[in-house]
Amino acid sequence: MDNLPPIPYLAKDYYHRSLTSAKDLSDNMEKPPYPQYLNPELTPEIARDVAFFKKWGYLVVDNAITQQQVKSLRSALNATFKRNDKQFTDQLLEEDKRFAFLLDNPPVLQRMQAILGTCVQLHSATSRVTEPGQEDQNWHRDVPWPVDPDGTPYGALPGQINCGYYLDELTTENGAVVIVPGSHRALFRPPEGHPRFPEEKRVLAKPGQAVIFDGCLYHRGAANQSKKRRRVCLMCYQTAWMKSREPFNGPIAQKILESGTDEQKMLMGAIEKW
Ligand SMILES: O=C(O)CCC(=O)C(=O)O
Ligand SMILES: [Fe+2]
Repeated sequence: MDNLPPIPYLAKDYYHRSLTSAKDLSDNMEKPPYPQYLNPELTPEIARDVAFFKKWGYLVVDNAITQQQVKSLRSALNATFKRNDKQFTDQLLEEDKRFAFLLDNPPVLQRMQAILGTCVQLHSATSRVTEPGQEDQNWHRDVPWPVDPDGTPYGALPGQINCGYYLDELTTENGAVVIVPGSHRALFRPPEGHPRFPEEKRVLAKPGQAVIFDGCLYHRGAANQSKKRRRVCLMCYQTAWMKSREPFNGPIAQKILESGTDEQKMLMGAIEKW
């Protein structure tokens, strides 16, 4: 027993792409570079948001980004769309530096950590540009895993939460994001197509707000019957032990993995395997 190394050295072995060097660990024994608590302390406001989210599977966050940031994201996304000419762009952070702040944008990350715990990783960063004339999306879940409201005896639920930053005010013309509140815990999958649910809700998000929703929630974007594009950046998070959709191997991701904060490194998948 006496030969066991001190805990921080053991901890280093868990980090394939080490979050910090062994020397840093020994210099800084009290503060390893990963979270020490799973559940952060919540303000009364965030505790209310968590309770709402648990019940309904979504949350609209006001003032999630400033109008200045909305403008900057719009021009970054316009440039990205012009370059790629695709409805979907993935690995969005690689496209333009102006997207970078979304990774750990405090009003959203605080809530992700309040809901999922502090060990949070990015699942994907994407954008979707819906052209005028695009038809209704079908009901879907973003998560392929089966759902059981009771989880497992060990308490596991697929912990994948998406966050839409809609850069154009959503209207009935350009297409609400339509959700079925509470459906994130339904045992069964959504129907084919886009039939109406009596309890569906059409969220008309405004630029500056963030629409956070459980990846298991039944949702879809409505048709764009306006004359303008409908632009959204989607930052999707998950518990750090789930598999991410994206590889985080581009130059921007690598830079964050080398010189970001410990939290940013974890968000970009620094804990590759155990
Ligand atoms: O366009 C929207 O509002 C939702 C997009 C969406 O659900 C998706 O891309 O998976
Ligand atoms: Fe979706």
